[in-house]
Amino acid sequence: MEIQDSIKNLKNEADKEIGAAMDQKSLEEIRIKYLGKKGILTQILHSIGEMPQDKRPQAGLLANAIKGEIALLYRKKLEELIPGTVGICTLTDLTLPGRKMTAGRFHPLSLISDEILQIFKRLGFNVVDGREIETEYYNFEALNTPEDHPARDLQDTFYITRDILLRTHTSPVQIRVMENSKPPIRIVSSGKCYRRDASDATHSPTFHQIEGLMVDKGVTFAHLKGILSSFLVQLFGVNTVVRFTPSYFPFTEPSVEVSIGCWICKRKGCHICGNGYLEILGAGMVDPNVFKYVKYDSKKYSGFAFGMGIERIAMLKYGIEDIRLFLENDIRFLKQF
Ligand code: 2NM
Repeated sequence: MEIQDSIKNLKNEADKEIGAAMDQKSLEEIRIKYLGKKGILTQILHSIGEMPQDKRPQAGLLANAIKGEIALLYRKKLEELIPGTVGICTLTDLTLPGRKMTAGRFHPLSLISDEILQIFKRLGFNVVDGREIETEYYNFEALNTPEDHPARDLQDTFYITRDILLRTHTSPVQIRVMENSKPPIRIVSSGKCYRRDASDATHSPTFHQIEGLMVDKGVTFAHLKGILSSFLVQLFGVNTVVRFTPSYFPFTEPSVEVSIGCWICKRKGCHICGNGYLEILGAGMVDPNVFKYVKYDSKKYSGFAFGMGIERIAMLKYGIEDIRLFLENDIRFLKQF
């Protein structure tokens, strides 16, 4: 019989014997018989030196491979007889290539939010946080949103009870800050908001806002224009055209919509902007009724407030066409930022 065949037979025999071993002692005897210092495989490996030159490499490879296979069978059986003695590590094939590690990165909404907050920090604003579960009072009433206002409609708000709801904007944070501190106030806050909207390419029931508030003696509409123009130029670049147009919010009077000239069509009008301008912010002078709720004297103090949707800004800056991508956690999307 060729040496090759006898080596292969050896494996079958060892396999049978190991399979039949009933305890650790008999298994150990089998190990010594095949794998021990004077065992069969050791002898075969020694005898390879006496074989014809051209047969040596192949026989050596085969004998070593069979030795490894028998050692594996032995370890598996030992683990079967006394669980825990071998452990997973010793059965690991250390020659396998490693798994590729990938670095994590920030979500595009976090990147935009951080960038915006950083600009306001440089302008002297403090960053504050609030709660996502709010009361009807802080989300609506103290913001001068009367009971019959369309924004109060059950259609638009997730109510938990009659009084408790998921905030529909971050404005309750500003109310709580005014309740707890005196002017001068310069704050911004960023966070998740909720509205009962059906989701499509531009609407999501969960979205993110950044809102800000400045209150002091002698704050005017000129401060609003100056701060918000400076902010937009820092965010969108020195050549940004800023436009203020009249608008309406229950909590500000007068109110404005702040837009920037569309940089894609150079204000000619395109499928992104429509009329040459992109709406970025809502803003206005805080309504005296809001000051009444937080017990500020509106003869002494005035202020402006503003709010913006983070998804919309991220979509414009990065050219994202569907808002739903932000929440899908598709790695192919997230990898691009
Ligand atoms: C906006 C637009 C205009 C706003 C007002 C207030 C508060 F609490 F001071 F009254 N916070 N945020 C505000 C004003 C928000 O978002 C489009």
